[in-house]
Amino acid sequence: MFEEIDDNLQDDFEVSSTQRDNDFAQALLAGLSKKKKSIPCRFFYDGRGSELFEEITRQPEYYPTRTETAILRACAPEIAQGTPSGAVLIEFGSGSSLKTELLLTALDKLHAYVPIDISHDALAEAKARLSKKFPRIAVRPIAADFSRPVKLDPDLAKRSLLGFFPGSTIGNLEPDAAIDLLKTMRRVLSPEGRLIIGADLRKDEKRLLAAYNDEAGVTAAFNRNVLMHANRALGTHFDPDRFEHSATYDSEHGRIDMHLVSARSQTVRVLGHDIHFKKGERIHTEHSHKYTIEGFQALARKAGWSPDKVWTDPDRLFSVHELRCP
Ligand code: AVJ
Repeated sequence: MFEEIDDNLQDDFEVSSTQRDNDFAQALLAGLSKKKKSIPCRFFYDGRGSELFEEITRQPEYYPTRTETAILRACAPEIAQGTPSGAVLIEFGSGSSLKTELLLTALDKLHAYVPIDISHDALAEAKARLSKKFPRIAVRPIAADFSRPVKLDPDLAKRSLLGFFPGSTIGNLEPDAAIDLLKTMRRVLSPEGRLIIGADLRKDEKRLLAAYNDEAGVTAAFNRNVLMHANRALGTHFDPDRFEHSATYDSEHGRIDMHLVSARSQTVRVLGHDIHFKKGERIHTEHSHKYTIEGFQALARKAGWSPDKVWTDPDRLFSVHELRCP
């Protein structure tokens, strides 16, 4: 299920990447064999995908990351005030752990930071960087799929636990799956943990569409990269130039939907299977749900959390919520 990364556990790195590729192979074949083809968005994040996402966050149109960072900078002292000495910060899907530095700076009596992520490279990079920057905090990475329950080492589990899930990554999930994930996080953080979570807010469609169709085409490259990831990791034969990037707004569900659209009729060999794509046929690659504050609090309650504080930016583009175990 998971293992704690320690410098001399190099061997496990290998084993687990093969597991990861098997998971990718099964999900890819299953998704492309369906009537409505799809590829799960977690496979965006190979090394190149993580780089492209960082580049997206620097695009003028993509407001979520810089807006959330500004909110966190403003509310970190208040979060620190409510955090007892010797607590543990647990981050789900930590990626580059860049935003986390704001919390680690404010949480000056923290005992340990536990980043959980599927990307070994990202975890190793974060551990090296943060151990140097915050020598008083023990960095204890866990390589795992954060949507599955993780069991903390007893010496950590007995402490006060603060969860962190920024970026509105919760928005990738349909409401039922989002409730399940919030329940899993509550189990990990129980009995008296808190969760600091970012949720992108509903806004005018033009602004949303611009954020997922940036002028520079970085989101398009990020979307297509999942095909190159499959070619690199699984030896498939996708030609990414034969697929168009599409990001549209679904007002009924309040979400951005991303697809790869086949630019022509084509057949691609995928793990020994010929997968045929008609011209214009779409592969769904990502949902990005947008919330109202009340709507997000209702979702959290359905997962058994008690919504507490909410922080937003002056333009109410983004929100950061503090959820408490009841
Ligand atoms: C990292 C999932 C929050 O949905 O906005 C960015 C990923 N997709 N541009 C998002 C993403 C397209 C991002 N999350």
